[in-house]
Amino acid sequence: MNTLPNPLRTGLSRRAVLIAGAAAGAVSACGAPAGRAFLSTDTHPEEYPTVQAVKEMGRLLSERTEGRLGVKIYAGGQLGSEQDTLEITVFGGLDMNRVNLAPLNSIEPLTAIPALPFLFQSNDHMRRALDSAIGDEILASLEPHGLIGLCFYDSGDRNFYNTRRPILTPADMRGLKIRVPSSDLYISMIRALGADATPMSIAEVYQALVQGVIDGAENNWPSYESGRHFEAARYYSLTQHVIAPEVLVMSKSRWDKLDAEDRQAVRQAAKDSVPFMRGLWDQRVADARGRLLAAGIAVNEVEDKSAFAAAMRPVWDRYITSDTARRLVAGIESMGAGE
Ligand code: GTR
Repeated sequence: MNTLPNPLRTGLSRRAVLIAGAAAGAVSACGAPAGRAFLSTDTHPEEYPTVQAVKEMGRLLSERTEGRLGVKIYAGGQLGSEQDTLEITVFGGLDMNRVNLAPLNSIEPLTAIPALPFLFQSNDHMRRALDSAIGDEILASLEPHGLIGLCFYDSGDRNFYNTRRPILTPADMRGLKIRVPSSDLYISMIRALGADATPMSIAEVYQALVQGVIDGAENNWPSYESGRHFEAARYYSLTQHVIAPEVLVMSKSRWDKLDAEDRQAVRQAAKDSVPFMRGLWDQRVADARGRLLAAGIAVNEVEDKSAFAAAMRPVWDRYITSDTARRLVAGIESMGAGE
């Protein structure tokens, strides 16, 4: 099993060290009592539901500890890509981080489970499965890698978008250059459809589309809108191939310094921010969809999703290799029955 590199041993990127130092300095500049405001980061802008959810988590924490603990968020990807900031979080330069599961896929195999293509039958299925002990087990799998999994947030369904043509069947994907997050699982999914996978950070996608470095990408409605990717790639095809969640993590090195009561307060505040986030998320998806349709994007339904599911299915065997993973996948599948 891979673990994130120990930056002190392997030499963390200079950029990461500078970022972590700057972030720590910024807190004292805000006048927060040293060590009490947990520093967190998010690739999305301030108003995005994930950022608002972590703010809500911080508000609850502060209210419940009479201002002793709180959260300060660096939004908008200002501290770097999810992969870079995760590295910083592991060594303790950041206390918390809200990321997608994708950059964790190549670090902890169990995180690949919720990102398996066509595993969840709906967003509701995803919510029920991850609210159960299965979700807790996947969150706990991060601890040996220096991260404490606090909660999952929604990320809706991911769909393909590109500059060239509507995607109706897997054959339409052939030869397209598709951006993926930094995850071997996502690379395999794209290759299974006969397309070329190009891993890059989400911050680079807009330019890459405009310059023709890539033909397309895949993401949910809010990210497709928020990154303005729709301006360059107007074909949005509802494949719904992945319904993987976001995750909120805390640095284990920070966590280890908290007493039992504060750990419980952090866990509870994170958990209690989940229903708040779900409300924001549902609204945001509907709003983004409405605005994008009004902006004239070319959206198409995909009638035969089973053709995509069949083409991508070999990826399951490649990433689900342990008995634990097989047990969790079977548990998730059994919760989707009857929908
Ligand atoms: C979004 C997710 C981000 C990021 C992005 C990506 O849906 O909210 O955290 O992972 O996708 O594709 O890089």
